[in-house]
Amino acid sequence: MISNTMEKALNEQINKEMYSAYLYLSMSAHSTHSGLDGFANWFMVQYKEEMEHAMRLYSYLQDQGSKVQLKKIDEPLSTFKDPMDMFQKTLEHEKFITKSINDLMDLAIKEKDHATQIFLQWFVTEQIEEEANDNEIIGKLRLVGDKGNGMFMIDKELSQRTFTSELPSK
Ligand code: OFO
Repeated sequence: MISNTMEKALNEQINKEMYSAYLYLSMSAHSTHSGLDGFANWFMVQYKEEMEHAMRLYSYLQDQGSKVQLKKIDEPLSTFKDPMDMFQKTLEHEKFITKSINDLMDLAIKEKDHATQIFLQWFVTEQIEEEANDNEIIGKLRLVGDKGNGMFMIDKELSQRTFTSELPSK
């Protein structure tokens, strides 16, 4: 049993995760269109991960006997200057999500909602990894600048990323 305030806040987070998925799917499409198949793969994996983040929240609300309320998903950006632009926007977005998760945690602490605090712990840890991944790729992109060869190498590296479901099995 969670509070109505918490139910509303977790439903809003589902929408943010769905928007994240939509944004990264858009970046994947843009990458494919630009001939950067490795980047397209990386963002497609990211899209799938974000869908799972949304589904974690979805299942948690249902496990708590709360109502899942899906809202309209905003249109994501669809044009980007270059890979650096995409990753800077990704990092910026992930910082926004980190703040949102921290706000949820603050609410759970304020409400002495222990179950939600434990549930949110996974997201707190995940956000550290998400920001670190983005910073690492931004660092590599900065190193290669606009050298085609370096970009080719990064594209090749990003093509190796694979999706593994992390959803807890029931
Ligand atoms: Fe990118 O971690 Fe969810 O949104």
